Amino acid sequence: MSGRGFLEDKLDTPSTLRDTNHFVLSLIPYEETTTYKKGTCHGPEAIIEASAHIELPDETLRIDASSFGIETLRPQITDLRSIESHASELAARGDNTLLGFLGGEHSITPAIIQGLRKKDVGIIWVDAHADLRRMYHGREDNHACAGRNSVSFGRIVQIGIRSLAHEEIAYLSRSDRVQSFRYWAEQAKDAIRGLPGVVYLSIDLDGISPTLMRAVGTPEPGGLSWEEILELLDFVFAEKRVCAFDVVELCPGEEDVVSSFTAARLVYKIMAYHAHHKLVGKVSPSQ
Ligand SMILES: [Mn+2]
Repeated sequence: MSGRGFLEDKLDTPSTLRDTNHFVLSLIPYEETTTYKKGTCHGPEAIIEASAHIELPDETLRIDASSFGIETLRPQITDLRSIESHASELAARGDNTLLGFLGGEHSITPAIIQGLRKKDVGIIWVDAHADLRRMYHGREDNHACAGRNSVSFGRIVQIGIRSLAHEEIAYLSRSDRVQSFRYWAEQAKDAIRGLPGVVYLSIDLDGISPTLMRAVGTPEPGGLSWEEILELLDFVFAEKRVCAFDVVELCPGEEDVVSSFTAARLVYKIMAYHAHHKLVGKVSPSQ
């Protein structure tokens, strides 16, 4: 299926495609194992639709990340294996390209990281839930197991975690692979500094406060404010090279455009911080 790309208004915004695109966004509407509220399969297109209403320049960084080119992809996704092979095809794009994946449910994350085949990668995980169960509702690939299924690919620093099962508390107390924080604070920054230089960034939107982000499958009180998530992004992109990111678990509803718009804004903020820290002055904006 073809359609509008990210930031493309069907009426008057010109295409964000350039000869060279430093941002690639893949829409991954995968939903197999959600247990509470259904609808994450509609998340990617809701983000694209909302993105048409975002201003191109960043209001604080005063740069236009779209000038570095954004390519929006709608790959044929049938199962986790097809997501893994799609990610592995994109891995060939090279280090100057930031890959983004819009979910869909959180179980896409380990499939993507596996497909990228990074040797020494750290994982930054924004979420309300640790997702460290070995199995949930009879499935090891449940979205509640996404963190556990990512541990073999790299050490994980989690932020925003405020809901834990007995099994997850026990796992965290014995694991030296996962550090879990409730708040965005100095300890979390230190933990991120301790990760390898290349990181994968996974943002489950329920990590953000439900006062702002209500349209998620498994909401949880508490969570990061908008200013905190921006500070986190600024910190991560300044300290590390982010090879790829995902934004998952948007469960859009007709009655709640704030969540979809906030998710779209977050995706573009990620691009803006990457452009600010890694592209401006180093590569020329593409034609
Ligand atoms: Mn999650």
